Amino acid sequence: MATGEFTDKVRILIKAGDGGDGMNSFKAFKGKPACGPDGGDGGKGGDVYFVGDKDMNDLFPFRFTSRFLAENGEVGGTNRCFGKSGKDVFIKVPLGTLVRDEESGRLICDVFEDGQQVLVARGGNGGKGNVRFTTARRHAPNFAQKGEKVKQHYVILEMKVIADVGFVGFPNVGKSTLLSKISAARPKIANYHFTTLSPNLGVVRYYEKSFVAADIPGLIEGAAQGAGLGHDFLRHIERTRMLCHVVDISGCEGRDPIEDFKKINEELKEYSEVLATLPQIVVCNKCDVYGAEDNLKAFKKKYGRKYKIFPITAISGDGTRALLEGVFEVLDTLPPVEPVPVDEEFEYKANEDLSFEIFKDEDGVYVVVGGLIDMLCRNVVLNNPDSMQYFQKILRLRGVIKELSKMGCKEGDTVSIGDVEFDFIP
Ligand SMILES: Nc1nc2c(ncn2[C@@H]2O[C@H](COP(=O)(O)OP(=O)(O)OP(=O)(O)O)[C@@H](O)[C@H]2O)c(=O)[nH]1
Ligand SMILES: [Mg+2]
Repeated sequence: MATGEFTDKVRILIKAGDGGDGMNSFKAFKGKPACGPDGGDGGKGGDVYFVGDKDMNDLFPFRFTSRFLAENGEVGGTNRCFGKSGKDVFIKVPLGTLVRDEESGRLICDVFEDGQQVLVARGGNGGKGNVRFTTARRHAPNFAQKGEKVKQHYVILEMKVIADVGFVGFPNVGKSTLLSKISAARPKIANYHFTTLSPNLGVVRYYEKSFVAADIPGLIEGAAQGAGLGHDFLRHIERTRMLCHVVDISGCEGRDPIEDFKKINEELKEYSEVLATLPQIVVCNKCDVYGAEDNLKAFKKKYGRKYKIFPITAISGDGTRALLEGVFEVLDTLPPVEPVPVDEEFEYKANEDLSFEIFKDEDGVYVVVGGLIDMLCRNVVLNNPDSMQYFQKILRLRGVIKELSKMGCKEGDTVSIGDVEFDFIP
């Protein structure tokens, strides 16, 4: 989503480099045109990495650049020369960026630390040059392997700020004022609703200790369903360790602080169980305004036993010391912010599917299909007996020949694989 300049969710295209093809060539001297194979391997394709960058604040740059392609490997050379590997691509993202595969929705990684590099798409391997297919019996292999082709993928980048404490509350209650008072952050403050349009982070230092606070736009009723700006920003406080629930205790806008408090808690619960169960302390702000004292008494009477309540005046800073001590008291009991766990190491692979299936068509031809066959057809150029032999060897190794026999395929029957047909030899 994008509000003004702030962008915290984007879709980008990534693709690792294809492997370069192996070379099929023979050494040539004057008068001796083909003295032996000398085709080198193709180069490996470049990889795609995500890199955490503490100096990035949002995903805005991705609105201009949304395609990241690593370089392909070069074709192998004659004279046994290797093809050059393709250059890797490093995609810088802000800390707290979740990377998801669009197709499956799976979480690939949570880029959490500055400088952290996560490999997400590995470049294809280079194909082997014909030199590498020489055996005791095969002196002049007239085929080379093609480079591994890799697919492109769409990934979703989603930012979830990394902060210890999240400020929540209705608009205009003084959340940003509080942040500006206790940290070096300078968020916009004004006497109207939705002054804050994107999360503000501030480092709060208190003697030798510190924590990171996140001030988000004010929530209103229906925030969890998408009213106001709430919904889009609630996820930014999902990974905080605790919440500071800021209430305008003066009720100066004609609202009832107790009702406000209840409503915001309902919104949090509606949005997620995670938010509803985060430890919460209450900040009763605007104690300087007439009427605050009575409201505070009523509030304490109702919630004093369940919550720690801190009366403050954010504009003057009154009460903030006690508040910070209260925050540390809670934080000291909680584990640090952790990255979102990823089920397994996720990585886009060039060719993962090596399965096959066999069908018998109307003419009695055995047709073999599947990932294994796609891979073979991509990798071997079937243009001569040599490569054919190699192809058949792989079929034998992978159990295709055995399976054909099992299905009743006899010597001389026709087998169709990819775009070639041949007579079966068990
Ligand atoms: N009297 C009084 N006014 C305050 C106090 N704290 C904040 N204000 C005023 O309340 C108004 C709103 O303050 P903000 O800090 O922008 O409120 P917010 O909760 O961040 O508002 P949104 O970003 O719209 O959600 C401003 O005019 C502040 O000057 C306080 O302790 N006393
Ligand atoms: Mg604000």
